[in-house]
Amino acid sequence: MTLKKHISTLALASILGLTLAQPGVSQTATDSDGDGVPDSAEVLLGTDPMVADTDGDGQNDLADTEPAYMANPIDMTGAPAPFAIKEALVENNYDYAAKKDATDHLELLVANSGSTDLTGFSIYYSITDADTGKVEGTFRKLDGFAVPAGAEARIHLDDGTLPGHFRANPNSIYITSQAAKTISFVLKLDGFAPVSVDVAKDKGGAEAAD
Ligand SMILES: [Ca+2]
Ligand SMILES: [Ca+2]
Ligand SMILES: [Ca+2]
Repeated sequence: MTLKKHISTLALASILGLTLAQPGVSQTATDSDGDGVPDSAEVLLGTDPMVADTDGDGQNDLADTEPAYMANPIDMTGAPAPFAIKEALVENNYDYAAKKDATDHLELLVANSGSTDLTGFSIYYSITDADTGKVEGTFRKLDGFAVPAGAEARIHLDDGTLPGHFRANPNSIYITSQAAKTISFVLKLDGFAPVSVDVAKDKGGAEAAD
């Protein structure tokens, strides 16, 4: 882990140095999320140009020695969760509203068999590249996500523009690596033990909808 941190810091320093030091190159590289890392460098670092803290650990991408990885921060103990994960998709998604294929993304179908509406979810998910062993880990609070009593709801991790959709890093190895991957989800409802599921993704990159 020390070596990984060292490389990450060196890579960032070199990227920023190049951006700032080249004569005749603009000094005002666009930094859309204001984290101090130019958008062009976020691509190289594998971080999100629209999110200052890509992995959700509280440190912004410039300060963070591992900006796309944090360890699971979720308390794994507690009373049995009052919900179940009925489906976990990491590819071949389908847009039920538009009745057509959707661009590959991470998606969970959550079922609430109880008589109380559920809110207060958070998620941790890690992506492991089978070829390189590289691991990304991300934590997000799922503000606004609710599963009504006796009903189901879907969590989508994509560009985050629609209700129930949350933003995922477009420069993640999920997008950039063609290797097979394992994706582990830990879904937590405040006050209860989380529910975990692991899903294997086949070799080949994420695909756009046809
Ligand atoms: Ca930035
Ligand atoms: Ca960023
Ligand atoms: Ca961070």
